[in-house]
Amino acid sequence: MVRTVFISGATSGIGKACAEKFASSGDNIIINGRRADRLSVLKKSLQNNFKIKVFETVFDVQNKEEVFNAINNLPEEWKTIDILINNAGLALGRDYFDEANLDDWETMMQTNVNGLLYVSRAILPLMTKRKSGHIINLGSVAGKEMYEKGNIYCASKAAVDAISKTMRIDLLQHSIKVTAIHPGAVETEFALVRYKGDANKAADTYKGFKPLTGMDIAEIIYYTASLPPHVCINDLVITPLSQANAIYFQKELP
Ligand code: NDP
Ligand code: 8X3
Repeated sequence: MVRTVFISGATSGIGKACAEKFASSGDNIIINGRRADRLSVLKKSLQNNFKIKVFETVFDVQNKEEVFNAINNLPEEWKTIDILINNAGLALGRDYFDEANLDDWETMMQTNVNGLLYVSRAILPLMTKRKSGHIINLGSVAGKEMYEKGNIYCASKAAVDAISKTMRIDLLQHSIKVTAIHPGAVETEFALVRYKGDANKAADTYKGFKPLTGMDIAEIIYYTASLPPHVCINDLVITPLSQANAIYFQKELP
């Protein structure tokens, strides 16, 4: 069966890898992000490589009006969304609670929490009316254990954890699956964004151990989305072998 998969934040990292993984398996994909140029390049490459259909929709998940406009105005043929991957998200800064930048906090909460809520509420009517669908939320080990200077990024991902649990309860009556995926260190643009373009600090994040790749996570997400209708994976924590949880690593440093 060919499915329609909506992926927020598909211009990079885990979201882009999910687009490639689901497309390579024959699914049609709706890709979202703020960087229109990257979405266009990705759309062309997915169409050429996998002969599937791709729809690109540029919007900022933080903007409620943009989210609802974009989703309400999807062409009819794209409204049968089977799988929603709430992936768009970011960390900004790594500072003590009393020193952190308030704008960074607001952007993280607005993107990781409110953005996920807006996209979910905009897409849900398309699922509830069909009594079918699967929502996959990107949490993090940072939402499972809190770490020093992780404050509001940790809080936003703990919120994703809680939201996923409540979604699963309230959507039981509509037969909609909810899966939360909580990765540890994945080498993407995540650290570059967190350290605001400082490539040295970003590189240090992954020094001394082998991190996960976006495709490692995409393959696991694909697995969770490809089980029989009566089977739902609720919650998965995935770390590199060298990482026990959000705090403990086995690093080999010079
Ligand atoms: P990347 O920075 O590589 O990708 C983030 C994606 O999110 C980009 O496509 C970006 O697109 C999109 N995005 C960010 N803000 C917005 C916005 N306001 N509106 C729409 N899209 C947005 O990071 P990852 O792939 O690593 O991160 C993906 C998810 O995985 C995030 O939720 C992150 O918190 C989570 N995660 C990451 C881990 C890691 O170690 N890398 C570990 C655990 C969880 P654009 O800039 O074009 O809008
Ligand atoms: C990203 C993982 O440990 O950098 O969510 O917070 S971590």
